[in-house]
Amino acid sequence: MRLSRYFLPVLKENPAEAQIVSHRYMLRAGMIKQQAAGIYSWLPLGYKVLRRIERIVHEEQQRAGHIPLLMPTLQPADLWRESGRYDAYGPEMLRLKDRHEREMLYGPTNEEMVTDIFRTHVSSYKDLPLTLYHIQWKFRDETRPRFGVMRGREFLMKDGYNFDLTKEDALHAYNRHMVSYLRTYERMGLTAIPMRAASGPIGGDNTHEFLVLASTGESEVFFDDRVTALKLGNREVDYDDRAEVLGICEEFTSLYARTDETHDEAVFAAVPEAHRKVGRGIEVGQIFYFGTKYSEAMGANVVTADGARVPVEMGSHGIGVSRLLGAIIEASHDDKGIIWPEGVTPFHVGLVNLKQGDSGTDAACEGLYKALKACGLDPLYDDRDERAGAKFATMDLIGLPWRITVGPRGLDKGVVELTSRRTGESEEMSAATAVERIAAIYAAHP
Ligand code: 5CA
Repeated sequence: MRLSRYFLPVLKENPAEAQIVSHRYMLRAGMIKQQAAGIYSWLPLGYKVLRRIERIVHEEQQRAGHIPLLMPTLQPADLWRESGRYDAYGPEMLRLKDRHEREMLYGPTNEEMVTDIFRTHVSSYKDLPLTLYHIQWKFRDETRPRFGVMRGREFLMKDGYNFDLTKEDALHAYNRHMVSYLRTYERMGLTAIPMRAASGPIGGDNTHEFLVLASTGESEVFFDDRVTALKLGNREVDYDDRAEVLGICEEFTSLYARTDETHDEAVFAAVPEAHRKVGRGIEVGQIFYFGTKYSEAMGANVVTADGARVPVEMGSHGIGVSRLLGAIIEASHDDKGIIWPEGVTPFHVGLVNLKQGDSGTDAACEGLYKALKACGLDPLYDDRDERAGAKFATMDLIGLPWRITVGPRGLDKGVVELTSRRTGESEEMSAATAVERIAAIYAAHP
């Protein structure tokens, strides 16, 4: 993309309404525009990151054997009457009527609807196990929407639902989700710690939240800091191997890590003092096992091998897809702007022409732009007639992890400059080497 033809409405001033750094940078970098409290348009740069995050979520869900589908945002109230949640949900639920006076709602989550799909089409144990998921907009009329996309009213969520014959099978599905989530967040450059949590309106008594440590997080967290060093890395995981999946869950949950809702001072006191930490975290996901709560209420049964009819065992598993943009920025920025991890960056590399209109730098930039694209990379070429300082400031603000700078002095020596946004370090090299280096970096971040 050539910046001269892109739509990147950056702001020079700090917007007064933004209280935390991620909200400030998302507005300043022209990623989002607020349309009403907690409701945002996703401008091209923000939309690009959102799509990259979605892609990682899809890939990791499908790697774990989960099947994508798409359910609507609007739901009939009657489904929610069946589970008893239509009344229980309270003012957070946005309720509306269609022209026939039929009661509808904008889905805050989809347990009822997915259970309805299941009961319509599945009746035998032979069709189990089954996990369906979608990535869809949700609406929750939060009392205090704030911090930009972090606590929105309309927000994008991945929500997945497992259907299993036995509790043991459903707990394996729960564990499978935990491991797939660990990999998902790591690919986004995040350390998200699974913490024992409380289930709230979803129900059930087995639940973990995934928290990214950040001083601006809304949850108070208590943890053994050795948990932050755990990494899944590139381990090959066989998601059907129950012992292996359980082993990983145990590895990541045996150290103390809880939110304030489940915190237990007595247990916490047993953590060696040097490792005992209290902090704040951003909740980027939550997984639940709730057994037959919805299947019993809504008549979602299967026939077993010996002919009995039993309600199906279920759980639900969410990732805050739009919230993740805020969480990633909170975890990765400096005073000049965002620093995107390679896994989610909107463009792979920024290309800065220090002397636009100079035939030498223009030709070198055009050549680099073509060569990067030929490698399957997505560069952002700042071809505007602007001062070098302004170009650097824009690149630093929007946070592309790598920048190639092309100037007449370097070209005289046959070099361009490759700069890391994270370390600020620059290296001179030939244009061809710079392309190779960028291609090699992203080969590790498909
Ligand atoms: N049905 C279950 C799992 S699919 C569920 O709704 N879980 S949840 O309530 O925990 O939401 C899942 C994730 O969505 C949360 O972990 C959080 O990351 C994100 N989320 C929840 N509320 C908001 C909100 N108001 N704004 C942005 N993200 C939110």
